[in-house]
Amino acid sequence: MRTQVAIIGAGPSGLLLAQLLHKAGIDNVILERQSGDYVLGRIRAGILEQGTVDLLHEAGVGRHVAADGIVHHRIELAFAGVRHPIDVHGLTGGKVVTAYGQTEMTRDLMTARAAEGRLTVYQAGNVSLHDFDGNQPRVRYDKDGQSHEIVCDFIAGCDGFHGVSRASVPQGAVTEYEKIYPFGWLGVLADTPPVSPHAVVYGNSERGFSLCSMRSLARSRYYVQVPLDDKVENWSDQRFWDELRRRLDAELAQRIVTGPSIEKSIAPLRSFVAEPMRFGRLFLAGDAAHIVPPTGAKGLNLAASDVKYLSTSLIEHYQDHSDAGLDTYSQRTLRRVWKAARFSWWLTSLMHRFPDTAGFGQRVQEAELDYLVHSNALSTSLAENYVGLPFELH
Ligand code: RFL
Ligand code: PHB
Repeated sequence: MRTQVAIIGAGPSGLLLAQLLHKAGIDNVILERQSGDYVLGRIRAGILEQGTVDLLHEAGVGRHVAADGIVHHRIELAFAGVRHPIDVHGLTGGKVVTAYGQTEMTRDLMTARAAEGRLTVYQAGNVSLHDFDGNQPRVRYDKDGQSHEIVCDFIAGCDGFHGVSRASVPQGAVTEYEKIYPFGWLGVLADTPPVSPHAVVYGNSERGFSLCSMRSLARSRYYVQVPLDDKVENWSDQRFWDELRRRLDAELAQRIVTGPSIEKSIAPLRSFVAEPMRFGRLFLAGDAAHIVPPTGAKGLNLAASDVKYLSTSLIEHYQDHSDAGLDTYSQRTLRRVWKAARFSWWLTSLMHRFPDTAGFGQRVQEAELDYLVHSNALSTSLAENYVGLPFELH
């Protein structure tokens, strides 16, 4: 089989890239290790930057996010028993974020893909990448007991942190930067009305971090910070709701509507960046190249901005016969990636309790929170990063 762009991974990066290329008439095939239902079953991000929403419209799949996404003008920071609104809309000259789940966005992209008749191979086994240092890369995979080969112009590695794409690059060609945090997030999804439907609440209490978010006006998503070695089995629904309430102020705590969890999982927190993001005719995008801790809601949005840069560069290659975009892809993308990595690290450091930071470190954190909510300068910095830095950085 022959295609122009072979895309590894049908997560949000791979599906969005495929859709934007399809719109520009560029042939592509997606290879995904899991089934479609498995991909949709992963409960992850929930807050979209305006740039991500705009990209969904550009890809022709903006109808549902426009109808069902809930626009947020502010966030709330809760500490020392008080909630402080940060007016991100006012501080950024009118920018907003939209509460809309990664699952829903993925479903919208999958539905559009299926209607177009372009090929997505689900449950593709043993995907391997070849000859991307030359002009004619190849991708091999197994499906239903048969081996297949795709010859292509480019490979897009959109296969997440544990994927095969980054692992196929010769050691020594890639530099990896990593920071592991000494805690994880226990997340619960429940079909109950969210306690704060118009603003995500980020809480720092002496019992640890907590977060109140949502997927719709009828579905809530909450998280609490837990030790790295904790297990989901230790957390009955009752224990989770009790712990969440104890981390919030009394007024918010008594308004929480509890109910049976429909998903419950623990995610470790990690910062990771691989450089560069291009190796000959292999381009990495999304979690395949970088991971951020979820505190700033940047992971999915960063995947979307990588795809924006990559799709534009590939379209320029085919339509204008210019490789200027492809040649600077890694450099331009990493500039934005590192800024999001910095922001996510900063907000994580500010909002969590660190097991080894007592005394001085704790007091500095309290001083910074107090400074932040009273300083227009620092609040503006938080707001402009939260809504997403522009694609073209100056
Ligand atoms: P994904 O979503 O991981 O998709 C990669 C796809 O590639 C497939 N794959 C392979 N396919 C073929 N061959 C192979 N060898 C393959 N290896 C892997 C996988 O099955 C998968 O379908 O990466 P993508 O598309 O770059 O999207 C990135 C986002 O998913 C990610 O940044 C966010 O979800 C991160 N993230 C969160 N971000 C937020 O902004 N807010 C959150 O609340 C939030 N929560 C999370 C998260 C990530 C989590 N992970 C990765 C553990 C919670 C969790 C649990
Ligand atoms: C979520 O809704 O899952 C969510 C929201 C904001 C974050 C992280 C996760 O910073």
